[in-house]
Amino acid sequence: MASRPDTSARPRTLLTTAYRDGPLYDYWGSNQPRTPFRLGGKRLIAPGLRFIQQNVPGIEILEMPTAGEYRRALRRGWDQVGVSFYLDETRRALEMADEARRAGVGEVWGGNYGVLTPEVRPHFDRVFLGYAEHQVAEALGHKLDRLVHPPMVVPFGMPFWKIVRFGALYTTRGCRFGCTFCQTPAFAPKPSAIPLESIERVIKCYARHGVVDLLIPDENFGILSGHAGAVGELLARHGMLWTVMTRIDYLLQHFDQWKDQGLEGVMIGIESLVQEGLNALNKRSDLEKLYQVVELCRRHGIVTIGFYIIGLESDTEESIRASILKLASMRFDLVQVCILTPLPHTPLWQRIEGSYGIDTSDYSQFDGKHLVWRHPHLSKAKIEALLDWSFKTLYPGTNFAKTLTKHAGAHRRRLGRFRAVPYLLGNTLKLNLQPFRQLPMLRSDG
Ligand code: B12
Ligand code: SF4
Repeated sequence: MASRPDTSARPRTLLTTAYRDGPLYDYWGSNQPRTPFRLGGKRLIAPGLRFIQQNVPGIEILEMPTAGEYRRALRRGWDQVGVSFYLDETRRALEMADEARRAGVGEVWGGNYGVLTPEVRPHFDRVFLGYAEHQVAEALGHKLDRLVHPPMVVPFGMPFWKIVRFGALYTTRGCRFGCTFCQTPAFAPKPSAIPLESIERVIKCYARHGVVDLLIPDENFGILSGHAGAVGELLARHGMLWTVMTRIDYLLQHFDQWKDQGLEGVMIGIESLVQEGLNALNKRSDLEKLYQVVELCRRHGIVTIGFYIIGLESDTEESIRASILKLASMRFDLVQVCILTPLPHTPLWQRIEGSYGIDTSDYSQFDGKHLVWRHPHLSKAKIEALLDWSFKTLYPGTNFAKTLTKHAGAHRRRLGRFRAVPYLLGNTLKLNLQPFRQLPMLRSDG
């Protein structure tokens, strides 16, 4: 936490996500056909902004505001306004920067993946690349001694009924693997650990509030093997169940240990079911291992979420249909399917721009659900239709029941058969009968 200097002249700083121009984003919903019997959870919070707020004094945040909410906040007057945005939110972020200037804000900042795009940077007085607690603290005249992990919870369930409240836990930052499509190595090529003491503190906070299901969306859990081992012990000691973003090889290596420590689900990049496709993406993984992992997870009732890419350079309609059918037979709980999208500062961007041409400058199309370059075999309309077909093929209407059974199974392992059912029923009733509340930030002196 930053040491607090004299606060009498503290600048007034508002950090906000890009305003939304529709309903809140639903990640599962955006990868499934729209049916009432599906799982999902809304994007309610901005973990990056919460990390900054937790660690730097004097920051206010706005998460997923509407344009009206943002304008009302601007009227309060600020020394700095910072906008956090992804590439597909660029247009809205630039509008927000202009509005902040017109409202007389002293300095307009930009942050998050959106500012990796070189041509957006002149629209801001200052941009912050990559993880930014230290940089923001410094910009506001503070010194950050140690990073504190804020508590953050998100509800998850059916569109009309909440089932579980997940706590978010980040244990590492950065990745050195260099997959050609990924921006992370552009700003955090050296993985670093969130301090164990911060992790333990936030886990204890979750335990105190009865949050026992955790989501760990690290770029790559397991990349710092000793640290992952220590985190696993902490999770087990506090009786947590956890769903983690990791690589197939780490999962194979540590499966038994992680399972004993409470592993409930895994999020893994499949990307392609063709070995040449994986090699072209520099994924450094192999298909045999993928099949082994899927089988292990199936046998042990582990929830599986996979990330898959269609529209690789070599893809044709036939190859996409064949691999999606194969993927469907592997029965993932959810597959996020994206169309191959070049992102700034990646080797993929260079390759696609040089060999085929990127044919849209409208960044709202760079959301992984549109074709933004000249594909050698597929038109935009064709590939978008194939994406739609993939969702339907990969998510049969009864899939939600399988996932919920696995969730119940994880709690049965945690509590035993007789205590699990009353716990799950009580938990879901509480979640639906009481208003959903975010957990308060941790105190700086704790
Ligand atoms: C969790 C996650 C999600 C979650 C939740 C996100 C949320 N609630 O904000 C969900 C599932 C909803 C999601 C959805 C999507 N995601 Co996503 N997601 C991630 C993931 C795994 C982690 C992000 C995270 O929480 N990081 C941890 C926090 C602490 O760090 P941070 O957000 O980067 O914030 C730090 C800095 O960026 C900076 N910072 C951030 N904002 C600001 C603002 C200012 C002013 C300043 C100074 C600094 C600053 O400081 C923060 C603290 O250090 C990343 C991959 C990864 N591991 O990074 C992909 C990633 C961010 N997602 C990505 C994409 C593409 C998407 C989707 C478009 C879906 C899709 N097609 O895959 C949607 C879009 C959502 C939307 N438009 O609303 C891409 C972004 C690509 C891009 N260049 O924009 C990533 C990088 C994955 C990838 N490689 O493809 N995502
Ligand atoms: S896709 Fe995953 S493994 Fe590959 S470079 Fe990015 S974070 Fe690392």
